[in-house]
Amino acid sequence: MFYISTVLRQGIDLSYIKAIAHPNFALIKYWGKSDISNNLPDMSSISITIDTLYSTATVSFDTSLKKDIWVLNGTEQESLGQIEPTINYLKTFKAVKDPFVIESVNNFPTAAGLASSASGVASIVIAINELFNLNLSEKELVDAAILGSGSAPRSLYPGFVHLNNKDYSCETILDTNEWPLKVIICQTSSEKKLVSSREGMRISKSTSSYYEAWVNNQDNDINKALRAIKTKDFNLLGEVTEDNCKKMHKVMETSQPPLIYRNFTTHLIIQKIKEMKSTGIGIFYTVDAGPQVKIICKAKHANHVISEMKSIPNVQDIIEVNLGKGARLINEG
Ligand code: 2P0
Repeated sequence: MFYISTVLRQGIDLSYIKAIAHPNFALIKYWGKSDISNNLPDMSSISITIDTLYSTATVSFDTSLKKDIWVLNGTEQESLGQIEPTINYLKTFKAVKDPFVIESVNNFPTAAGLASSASGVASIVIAINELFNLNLSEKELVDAAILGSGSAPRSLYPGFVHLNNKDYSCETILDTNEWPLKVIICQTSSEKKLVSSREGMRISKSTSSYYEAWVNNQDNDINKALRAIKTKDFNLLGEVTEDNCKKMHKVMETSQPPLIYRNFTTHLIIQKIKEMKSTGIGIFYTVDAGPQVKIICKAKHANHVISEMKSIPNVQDIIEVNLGKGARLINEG
């Protein structure tokens, strides 16, 4: 039985809550957990929340249902799956009797290294907080989000965001308009990744001989990136971002079995970025658990970056975005 979308239920029940959240891309990355059952990251991370790409979560109570259901991109999921711990935590604040439906939609490829779980979970947390009328504190929203995805708290916030693993607090370091950089997303594949981030992290922690060094070095990179962001030092931010990305992929690729998320086109793009840098263009990149390359540049270089990337074979799509807002409720249907 597939759930009929709320937007198709016109005339029956349109009393729903809708929230939106954008993906975030880590500059200083999270790869590994200290506590699997509570989904706690082993290290702090720093990200940028972007605009244009988004996840929405539309939630409503439905007494005709026997249990809570989650519909992702139009397909009813067999269970609440990854978001169940988040929902269970939110239910500890209020005993809700009626079942509800969550309809999540991503306007970009799901599970392909574009942070769909971060924006998906963040949008759900904001929507359910409102549906249950919980009025949670920021820290409680962060705690709810982390249970669904370790990178999701960062999508609750705008601009440059720091998730600190000392106390799992999250905050914006610089807001969207304080340092308006451009992000050029070069999509090289829309395929779902073969090994999920969650499984990949588990494998890396238990098998990569670089894992311990990766964790121990993270605070150095965090401090360097914090300094770079607060002083708007583009070159320093680029240096530490690329270095941290390379180290994460080293850990991934030295895992057993090796986790190879980058493809041939990813490497062609990285090579092109190196060439552009050598001509003095301010530009740096990062790559997550997928083959897409995210290029960060100043606005004046965006068109040139796009035209250079268009010349690379097998780049499927190029999307130019800005830094974006945090997760929020929206009104439209
Ligand atoms: C990050 N990634 O910091 C890193 C970089 C991918 C590579 O966070 O298991 O979906 O749900 O906590 O947050 C992707 O992992 O994993 C991720 P879970 P999540 O953005």
